[in-house]
Amino acid sequence: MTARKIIIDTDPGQDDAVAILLALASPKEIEVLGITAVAGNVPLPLTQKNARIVCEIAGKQDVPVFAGCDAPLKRPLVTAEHVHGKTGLDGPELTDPTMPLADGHAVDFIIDTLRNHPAGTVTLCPLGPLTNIATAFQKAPDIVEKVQEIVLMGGAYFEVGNITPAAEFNIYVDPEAAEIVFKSGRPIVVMPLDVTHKVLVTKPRCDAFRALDTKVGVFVAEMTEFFERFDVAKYGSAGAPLHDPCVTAYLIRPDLFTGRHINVEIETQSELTLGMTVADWWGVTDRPANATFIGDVDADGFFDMLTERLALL
Ligand SMILES: [Ca+2]
Repeated sequence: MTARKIIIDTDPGQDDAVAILLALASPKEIEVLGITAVAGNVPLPLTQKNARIVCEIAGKQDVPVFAGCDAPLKRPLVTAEHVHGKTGLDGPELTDPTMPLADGHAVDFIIDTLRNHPAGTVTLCPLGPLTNIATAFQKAPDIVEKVQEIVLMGGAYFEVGNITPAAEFNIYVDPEAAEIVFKSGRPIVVMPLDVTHKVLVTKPRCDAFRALDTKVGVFVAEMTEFFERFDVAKYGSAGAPLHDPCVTAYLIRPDLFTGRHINVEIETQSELTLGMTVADWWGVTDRPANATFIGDVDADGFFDMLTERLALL
């Protein structure tokens, strides 16, 4: 099996950081062509910096990190410092990265990479608002059909919303971008809150990260300890949900996940339900399926694999 070529589009974010570390720890399955930062959890100057911090923690300074869009297509940016802290990576002590930002705009990197690879060989892994991906699709429509698959974290059906009662954060921040991606016609795998709320960093799982006794293990333990306080207070859950790592875990171990191939549409009009992922889980419409919407995960298998991989960095 050759490693799958991916671009990680991200707004780190503690859970983004873990998703990136998992990918970088898994070169047999995943080749990270580049990381593209987008505004989301925190503004772009922080997300692009955080992406570089994560590469350096992993000892992978050779992975290019590009800065992308600093605001959604049509709306002012909404951020989530109340969840992720002021830096986006609150928890561990952070030092400024020494690796430079790559030259050029993230959107152009996405376009050039897809144009320079054979069709069906590059997978996009969005972990934040879909602004960079949608902008690339609008600027260079020829690249859309070259995308192998889009595996993204976003949306919710049974869990409904986390930033509003109806919408999940990534989709809510840029619903117009999400609509472009969901209507792209490319194969899409969605990791909604329905599944990400099942991968919780409980105390024993966090202790297992720390027990690796490596820079990466301690970093992940400190991030998830900070990140959990919000969800524990809000949901009374047992620990931090690892939303974005579901994306990279799926690339390595798809057998851990189950879902349904269904129609998913994005609400872009209603003030009340803006950014809702209207997922036809029960098949009550005849709208064509456009996404595999994941609903369940083997959480113990997920954490065993994640901890094993993090130990390799
Ligand atoms: Ca994210």
